[in-house]
Amino acid sequence: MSEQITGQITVAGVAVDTRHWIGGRRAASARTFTDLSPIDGSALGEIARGGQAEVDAAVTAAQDAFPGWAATPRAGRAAVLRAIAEGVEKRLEELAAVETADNGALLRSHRRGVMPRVAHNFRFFADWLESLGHDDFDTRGHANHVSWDPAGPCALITPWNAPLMLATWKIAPALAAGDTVVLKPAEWSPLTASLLADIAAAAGLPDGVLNVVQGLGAEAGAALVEHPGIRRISFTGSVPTARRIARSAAANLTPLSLELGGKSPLLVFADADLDLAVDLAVEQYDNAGQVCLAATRLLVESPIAEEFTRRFTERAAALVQGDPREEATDVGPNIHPRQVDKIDGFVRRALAAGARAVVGGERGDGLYYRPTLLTDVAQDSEIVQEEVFGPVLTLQTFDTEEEAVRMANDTRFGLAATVATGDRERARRVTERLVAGTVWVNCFFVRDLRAPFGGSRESGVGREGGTWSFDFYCDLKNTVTAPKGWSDH
Ligand code: TXE
Repeated sequence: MSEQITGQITVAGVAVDTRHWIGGRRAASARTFTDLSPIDGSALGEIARGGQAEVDAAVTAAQDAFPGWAATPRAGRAAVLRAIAEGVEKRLEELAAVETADNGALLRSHRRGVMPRVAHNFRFFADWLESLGHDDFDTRGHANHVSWDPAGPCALITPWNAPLMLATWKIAPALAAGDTVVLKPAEWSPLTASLLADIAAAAGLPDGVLNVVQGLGAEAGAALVEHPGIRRISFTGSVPTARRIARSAAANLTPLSLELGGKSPLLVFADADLDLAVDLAVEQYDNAGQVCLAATRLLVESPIAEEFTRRFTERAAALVQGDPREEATDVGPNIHPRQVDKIDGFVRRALAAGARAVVGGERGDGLYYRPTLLTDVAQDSEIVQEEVFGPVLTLQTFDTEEEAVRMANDTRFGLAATVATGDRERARRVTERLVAGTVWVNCFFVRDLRAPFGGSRESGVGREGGTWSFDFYCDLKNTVTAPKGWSDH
């Protein structure tokens, strides 16, 4: 295992260290796991496989670094966050190329959308920190002073569909708050977290403030969330894993933030701009459907369903599926053989239950799954109720606004919803009644870090973004001082 001796692999021409990053040093493990590229299924290298010992070391490093970082003035923390943002921008091409090799999402999206947002995450929370005022008020002559005290070491557990984006969404507010962190990236996409550790160190982040433990969920992940030294747990991933993590958190009463899956609807009313509605629907194949927010349930008003389906089918047929490094590619591969099997299982069972594949409905080569649209699906069927996390959409029709809202809300999730309509009043009525953390009207995926992001029902607990992220990573304190009792007067 030469990789573990040198600790380096080369991916897309970039040297990546495959070891953990603990207390400002690289650390190997006796065991490794293999990281595959979804582009062609090839092995990218052997990655350190951490367990209890590595997690203990990382949490200790985070505890040791905490007092110093917590005491660093806001301006000092903000300056380091800005330096990390600059480091991300300087290495943007490398980060984009490595992320694409590792998780198979489109290189052009990584370059133009995702990695600039990674830098923005740090800059946003640097600005946030500096603009944070004081909350002072008076109660019958007593001075109240509210302060945002740092909470301590945080466990951050992240998924593979947008690895660096989702990790930095948690890291940036935690560091801004004065916390230290231990990140456990997803084992299917571990590489950019390692590059971020290099960038943060070069930006002057003190040793031990950011630690990265590589490894499997059931080993490194479980050890991390069970650790009594952890003061916050922030997780993005699946519902079953979230339940496990919540049980561990209960033992230590560790505050939790959970961003989970979805089965979001796109409601298309007959009065909508049909071309726009079709665009919104086709957009759901982005990242090969591996997007928690994806509107995978198309709900279309009956009179336009046939025309909508015709135009959608035409557009879907024109999508270019292939190598995510190519500029012309629209849909890349799915992350892992197990995920492709899972997607195909959902589709096979739906077809066996009577669904019709209007578009796709089968595997392509390798880890590529054909963009798929299924019709003739029952509201209570598995394919309508369960998150597939692949390029698979269902289409159902409705006759009334009432029915559309009922179908949209008939799910155990509540992450997002999209409404296509030309009628302002209808948009107001419908959006008011939808159960979802984010609702888009005649648009999709327009995001702003100032907005709360998260899900209702089984889509999550808590919200991320702006004040919601920042406050989560703080221990809020109110100090009440009486006007009397001073010895100096
Ligand atoms: O997710 P997991 P998986 C959904 C999507 C997908 C399904 C399975 O439907 O098909 O989840 O994906 C870590 N203690 N989403 O199995 O297991 C794990 O190592 C602590 C939606 O990959 O939730 C990884 O770092 N950590 C989603 C992270 O949890 C544990 C994004 C996510 O893995 C752990 C991803 C444990 N016991 C999947 N077990 C979204 N909301 O965007 C695993 N992990």
